[in-house]
Amino acid sequence: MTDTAYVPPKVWTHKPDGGRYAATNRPIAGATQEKELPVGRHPLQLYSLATPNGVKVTIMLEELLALGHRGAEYDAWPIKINEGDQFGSGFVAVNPNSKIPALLDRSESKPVRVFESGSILVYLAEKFGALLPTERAARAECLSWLFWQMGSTPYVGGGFGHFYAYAQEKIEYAINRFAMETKRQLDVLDRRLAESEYVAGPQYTIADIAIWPWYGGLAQFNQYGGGEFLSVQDYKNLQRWTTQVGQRLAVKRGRKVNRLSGDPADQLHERHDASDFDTKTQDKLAAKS
Ligand SMILES: N[C@@H](CCC(=O)N[C@@H](CS)C(=O)NCC(=O)O)C(=O)O
Repeated sequence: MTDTAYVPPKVWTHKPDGGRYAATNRPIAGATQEKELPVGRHPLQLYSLATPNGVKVTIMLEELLALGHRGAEYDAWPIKINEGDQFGSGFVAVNPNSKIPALLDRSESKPVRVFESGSILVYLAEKFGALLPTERAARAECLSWLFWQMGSTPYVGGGFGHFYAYAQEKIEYAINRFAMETKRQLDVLDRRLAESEYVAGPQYTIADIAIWPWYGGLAQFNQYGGGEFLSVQDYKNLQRWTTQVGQRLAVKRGRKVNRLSGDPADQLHERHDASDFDTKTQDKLAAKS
């Protein structure tokens, strides 16, 4: 311990830290501004962004459409979380937790709001009878892995990603603690994928859809710039599965929806029709103008 070690005061008070999310993070919930959400013509309205949590839902919707479920047609609207869109009154009405993704199903007699990406995956799987096994043991395995992802990933994003990539100060203790936990989780998956083609068994399910954007992101998309640091190439089974899932058309499409940065060919800011992938990605729009 040094003389400058932090001593917590008796009562915590909010002091913005100037870090990457200082402008949006705050210790209270609720709306800060009146702002309605846009509504398109499809039954499902998605308010999201192409972060790993957002991509889970767009992959799911594209998979459902690929399976022929026309009722899964959707309008996807970008929510700019670094500009505070998640604190608008319309968004808060769909998700009181002010985080993307949030879904409004307008095809039911009264619109149904669904928030939390895991909950959205289960809702859609049940609504369309797809990608979630119905046999009790297979369903339990699938939901176990889905909940594993929901419970484990905050240590990766809020822990490793935050302290390794976003925090202004590199704190060795915090980086070590969360790198160890992240590597433990990568090993959990690697061992599972040594014995099973997909995460929950021989079939591709919502467990794969939930896990791929996060752990596939670490394995092959250099999430948080931490690929080399975490030696992700060593997780051979995870690498095999990441490649296999990444080759699915629905996964390729889902990754592009509501993506607002990166390669212009991978950015489809709003999605209202399947043809948008061919005509409205940022590279295509730039070529037209
Ligand atoms: N457990 C939630 C987490 C959602 C979440 O953390 N969303 C982030 C983006 S990936 C967000 O909206 N952050 C904005 C904020 O914290 O203000 C889920 O899986 O849906």
